[in-house]
Amino acid sequence: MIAYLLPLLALSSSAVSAAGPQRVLGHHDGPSNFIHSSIFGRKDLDINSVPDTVILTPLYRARDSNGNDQSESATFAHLPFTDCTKPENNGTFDIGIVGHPFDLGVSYRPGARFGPNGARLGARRLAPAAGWSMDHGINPFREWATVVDCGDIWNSPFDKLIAIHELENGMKAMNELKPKNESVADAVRLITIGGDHTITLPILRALHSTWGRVAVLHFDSHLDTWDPKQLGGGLTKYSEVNHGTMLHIAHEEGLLSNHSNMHLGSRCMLFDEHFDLDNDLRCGFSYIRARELDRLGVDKVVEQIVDTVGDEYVYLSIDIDVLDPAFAPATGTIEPGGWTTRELLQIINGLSNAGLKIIGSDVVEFTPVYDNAAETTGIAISEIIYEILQWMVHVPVKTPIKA
Ligand SMILES: [Mn+2]
Repeated sequence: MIAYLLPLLALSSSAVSAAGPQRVLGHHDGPSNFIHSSIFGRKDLDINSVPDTVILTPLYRARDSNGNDQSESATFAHLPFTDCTKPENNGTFDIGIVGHPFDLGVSYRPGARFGPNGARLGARRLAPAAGWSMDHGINPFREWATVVDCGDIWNSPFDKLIAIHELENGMKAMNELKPKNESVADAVRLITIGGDHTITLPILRALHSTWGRVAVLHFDSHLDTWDPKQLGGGLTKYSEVNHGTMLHIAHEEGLLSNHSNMHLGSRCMLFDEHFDLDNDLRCGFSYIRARELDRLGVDKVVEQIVDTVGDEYVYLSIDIDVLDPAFAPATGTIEPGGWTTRELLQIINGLSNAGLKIIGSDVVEFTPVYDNAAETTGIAISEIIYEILQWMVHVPVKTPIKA
């Protein structure tokens, strides 16, 4: 380590003595110290000029004993892979499933960056050729919509803020493509597999120009509207953006409906008696707590959501920790006392039957390393995504008429 640093020290001292305060890689002027005068010095980063989007293809990479490439496609439910950011794929699909391998925003267990491929493994029991549902009487892969796996949007594993911009750019590129079946729905829709919950922020940013303000239906044991000064301490801009503050930030940026957002399945601890809930209300949310389901029943829960949302556009964000740990152990921030997989599926089904206008969705916080040998969580995630797909196929949506 010392041998590695010595040349840097030598370089920095000679540069300072020869040319006064040195400028390396666009440094800020200001007090010089070792970090500022080394190659580790801070760049004046223009966050809007992040690298072009790179798509990772969903491949199972393997070689046989002779070293020959035996890689095969490992897409969600054996769907065809399409790079949904490429203009040449304009008009080739209607609904895309896209992965965000990102987990720089977590507060507890890390590892959700492996969620997209974990969910694909959980979905290998699904296939378009046998996709009929006994509950819906429909094969959502074979209806009017062409469904594809868009692969994953590569993002920096080293810098959360750059990564968020990379995710937003990738989602924008996908969102700009025209759908294949434009007579039914005039915009593509995307189901994102997380990734930690921070990713909902770049997604909402990317979708805003198409849909305007949207009502977020947020299935989660936590609120995720925390004031960044409360969660993360407001120490730096970097710490303020995380998987518990993104809905607060989305509200501040004017991305959310004013009053129609809801938390479903809430049961988290709060920092104090009033502040978090007052702040949550200010962000435009109401909520149905996890324990209320026993008193209300599924139908009343659905009714309450439909009454709240009305005919606003809906963005569905499902944190898998909304389920009880018995049904979804593989997540980062566990809260016992949650809903069952069947209850969640049935509520989603009810919202679909009510015709709520779903414009996009994510399923987040799946951390495969904590899953069990039966892949309980990964398989639950695949079933939830299948149910969301049923909803999108059942309710085609038209974009708002631009004034
Ligand atoms: Mn969450």
